[in-house]
Amino acid sequence: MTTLDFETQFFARINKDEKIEPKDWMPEKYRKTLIRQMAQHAHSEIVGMLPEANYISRAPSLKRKAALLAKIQDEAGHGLYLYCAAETLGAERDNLMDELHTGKAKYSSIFNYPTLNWADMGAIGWLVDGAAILNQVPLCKCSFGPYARAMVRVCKEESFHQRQGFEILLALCNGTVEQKQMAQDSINRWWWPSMMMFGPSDSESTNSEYSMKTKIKRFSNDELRQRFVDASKPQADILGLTLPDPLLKYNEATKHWDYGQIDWDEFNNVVQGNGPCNKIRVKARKDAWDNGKWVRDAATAYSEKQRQRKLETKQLA
Ligand code: BYC
Repeated sequence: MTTLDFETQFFARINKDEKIEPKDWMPEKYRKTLIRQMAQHAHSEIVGMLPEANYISRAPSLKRKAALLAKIQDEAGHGLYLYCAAETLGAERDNLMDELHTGKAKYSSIFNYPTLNWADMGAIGWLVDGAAILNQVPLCKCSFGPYARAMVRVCKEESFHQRQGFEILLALCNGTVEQKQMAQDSINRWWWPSMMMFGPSDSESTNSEYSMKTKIKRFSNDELRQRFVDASKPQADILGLTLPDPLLKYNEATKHWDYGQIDWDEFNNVVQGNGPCNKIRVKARKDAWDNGKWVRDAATAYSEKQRQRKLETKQLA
């Protein structure tokens, strides 16, 4: 069979909604696109632990602390499933980490903004995890098996994250005037960066066309962003909070909420490494990697010893 035959067969399977598994034939572009997206996604989960981790010791009660801790641990788990899924396509974990630490690999722009107070834990859970769910539920039907299967569990956990965030905000909104003001201030700061999580507009998105053709992505960046606006507006009303967009208006014709212009200069600036926290986030990850070297060395030495023991037992038998 020629490469063309393999490619025809590959697209026939994609069109029949069959899952592509790691050992199946796939175009090099498909493999590279998946490794790029899964690595970016894994890095986002791991870097995404940092803004919230600052608040584990500042949570206002034991119950809040336990829930936040569990959420952050879930994010570590999501990162690990995703690195493993990328490894099934031949990516090396050390290279992926190196790309994150040297700034070659991207991670979600949202995690380059600072967390200023407890209300930000609510805003991250409600808006950031809310945006993540809308983006990730369609990934459960991604054409690549290991990514799709990892996403099923991730989405279940994300939905708990979103609820805990909403509940933090609800408590603040039902509290004192100052607490409600804190919640509003937090939404004012996190709304637009959350809108940017869905990526550039469809006309600027370089990868969407191929990713949608191969069913890695099922919906475009703008389609998912619109779903996010439509879902968030009624929830903001329940909280009694205002989304900071004077152009937000219900459109009777489209049955969707129209929204204002996203500041793409800000988005591009953050993605290029110049957001408010890019440097501290990457440094924190690099320090954690360097400080964890002794653990990796000990684990490698232990597994080597186990391997040798097994070999010796086999030789004696
Ligand atoms: N930030 O052609 P496009 C979470 C890049 S974490 C930074 O549209 P694509 C959580 C994009 O990579 C959830 N970069 O790309 C964790 C591309 O660059 P390259 C994170 C961005 O891939 C802790 C270029 O811009 N979720 O849930 O088709 C606490 C052009 O974009 C961003 C995922 O990673 C951005 N926002 O679509 C709480 C989901 N947007 O590589 C919560 C999986 C775009 O060509 N990823 N770029 O140089 C995706 O669904 C897609 O990769 C995206 C972008 C929708 C993000």
